[in-house]
Amino acid sequence: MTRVIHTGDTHIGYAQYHSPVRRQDFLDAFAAVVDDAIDGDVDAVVHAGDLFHDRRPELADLMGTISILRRLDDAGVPFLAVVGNHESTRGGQWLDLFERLGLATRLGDEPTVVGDTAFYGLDHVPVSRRDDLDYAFADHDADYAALVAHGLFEPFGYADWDTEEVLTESDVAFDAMLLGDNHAPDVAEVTDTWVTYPGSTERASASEKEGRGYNLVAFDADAAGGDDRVEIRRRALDTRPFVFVEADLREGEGAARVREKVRQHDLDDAVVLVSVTGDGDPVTPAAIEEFATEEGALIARVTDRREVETDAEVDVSFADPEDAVRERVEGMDLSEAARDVDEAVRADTLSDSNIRETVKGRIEERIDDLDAFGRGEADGSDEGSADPDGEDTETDVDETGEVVEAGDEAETDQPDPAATDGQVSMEDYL
Ligand SMILES: [Mn+2]
Repeated sequence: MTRVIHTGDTHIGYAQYHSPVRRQDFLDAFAAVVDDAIDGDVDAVVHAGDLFHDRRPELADLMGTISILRRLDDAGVPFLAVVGNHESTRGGQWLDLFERLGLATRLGDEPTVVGDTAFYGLDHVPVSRRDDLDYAFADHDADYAALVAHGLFEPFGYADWDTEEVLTESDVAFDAMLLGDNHAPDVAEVTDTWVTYPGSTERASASEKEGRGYNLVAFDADAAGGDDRVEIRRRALDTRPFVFVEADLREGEGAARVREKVRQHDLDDAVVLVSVTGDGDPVTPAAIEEFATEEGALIARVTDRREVETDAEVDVSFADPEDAVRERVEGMDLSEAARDVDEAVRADTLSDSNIRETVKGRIEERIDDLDAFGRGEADGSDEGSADPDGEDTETDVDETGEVVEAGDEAETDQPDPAATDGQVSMEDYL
């Protein structure tokens, strides 16, 4: 039997709400998972991608991560991982550095056997390049096999990756797919294989309301009993408290009522997210945010949904706004690069990502392939892709600026990919 912790989407380095405290929280959550791994004496920690929030993590986050990985290594627990979409660079990956330091194993199409289980890896691959995948994995002679992958797999929300196709085309019969990317924890069975997301380890966006945690996975036919060969249990993590306040105002009610609703919660060191709906008087979000922080909140954000609702009335005619957007985008005859950008901008709502970096990364990946820019950069800078999360308004400017800039770069005779590749900063640290 092999017992592992399955985690992912730790997003180390994410200064959510521009808060250094939140930045530390993401690192602390990873440390907590590793502590549990050591205390629980598991056989390995399996990380399904997005260890870092950014392709170029800062030195403090790198050093913090290395010391956590070293603790795990000192305890004799291997760290097995794949690369996610947030941290993907064109050349070397941070994971390769950790591997060279003897602190991690980058999973791939050759088996990495721990106990009696063979682990394989599938890094994140953009939708436009998935047709080239043949899901060829080398043979193994272990009792069990698991595929660790990063992407949005069926049958879960926002899925764009056909899980059944992966499983049927693969040469290896997997007992489980241990996934990352979707920040909502879930588990399902697809063609006799368990498919599961552990969820993010800290709330990376306001939509991640439920408690955070990780999976404890046991490959053991006896323990699982019956037909099952794998047992998946969820373990909770003690993370930064988030307080969600719904203030549904009636006519005549205003800021005083919102403050009253806020005060009903334990605000101590919490991220407080207030949503104002209903009728009533206008409120000033900044004043309520200040009130909440004076009452002990770490961070407070107030969203007045009443304005949004008026604007969004036109959306009622769409059964699914995402479908409508997808349909429209498909009819636009965009270049491959533009589709990559569109995909990045829209798919990242799950994690409230740093869209600027992701878009830049996707363009950098294609910079040697001028055909990918076939339809010109005007399509690529399509401003129609709104950020449905509504949180990172600053990225609107950035993503357009970034695309145009990268498109220009692609047309120069001698693009210097090294100058913009994360590998350079990695070597700086070596
Ligand atoms: Mn993620």
